[in-house]
Amino acid sequence: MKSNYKNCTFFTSAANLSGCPESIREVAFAGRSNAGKSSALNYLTQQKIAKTSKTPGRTQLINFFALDEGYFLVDLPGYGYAKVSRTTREAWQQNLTDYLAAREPLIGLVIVMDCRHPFQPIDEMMLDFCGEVNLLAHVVLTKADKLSRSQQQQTLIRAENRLRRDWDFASAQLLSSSKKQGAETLSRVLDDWLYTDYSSLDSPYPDSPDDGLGDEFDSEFDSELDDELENGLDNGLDDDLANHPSDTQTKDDAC
Ligand SMILES: Nc1nc2c(ncn2[C@@H]2O[C@H](COP(=O)(O)OP(=O)(O)OP(=O)(O)O)[C@@H](O)[C@H]2O)c(=O)[nH]1
Ligand SMILES: [Mg+2]
Repeated sequence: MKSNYKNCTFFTSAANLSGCPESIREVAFAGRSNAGKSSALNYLTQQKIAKTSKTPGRTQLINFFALDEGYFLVDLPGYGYAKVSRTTREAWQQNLTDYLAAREPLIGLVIVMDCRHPFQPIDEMMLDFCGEVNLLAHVVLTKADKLSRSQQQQTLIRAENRLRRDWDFASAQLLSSSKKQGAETLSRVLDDWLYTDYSSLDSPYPDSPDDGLGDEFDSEFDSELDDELENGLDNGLDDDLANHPSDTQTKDDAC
């Protein structure tokens, strides 16, 4: 089945896991602050449904966008934004961790990375996390328009090699929201994830091996992710504060 992403509509915002709506299946856009998550969603849906901003930290709630009945795309707050008060940051990162670790209908993460600074430690941690909890993962290298054609190709090849080596369950693509490049590939991946019947499989990965490390490791891993989200944040890469045609604040109740 294919979704018509143009018909996607804003559904609700949740401050934390308990505020999330009932859902059959959902895919979340995760990534460092300012990486281009909300812009990618707007480009994919050809609408200005998610708030974007040149100021990192624009998206502060878990925002649900409805596709077909019970199917959602989710725009997450960025990780890596340290320029809010410590209390706000901790609460916000805790809500994000809870969502990622415990949200049942969540089937996969689109991990959005600025193509000029891919695979930051927190991105790597996210990929590890996906492998650990059997979440599907697709890396979207955004702002491709900032690179020449040959740099784009090099960046994609490097990313694919990196994934093959360390996270072989994950795929990658380039995307530019401003130059409208990459939405078709992204929609194919999402269609595949959202509408494949996984009911006969234990895991979305047909042959994903059990790491044999057991539950104790899982909870250690969750708390490591917590720490990373809380502390290993702003490394000064938020240098792309250039305005972009899709910078808007269209949906007052979503952020
Ligand atoms: N040149 C270019 N700029 C982009 C692209 N995508 C996003 N941007 C710009 O990058 C900035 C951040 O974009 P957002 O989509 O708000 O980023 P975000 O990841 O949702 O950020 P948070 O909500 O803070 O986590 C904005 O100034 C966008 O205009 C792109 O493909 N090309
Ligand atoms: Mg955002």
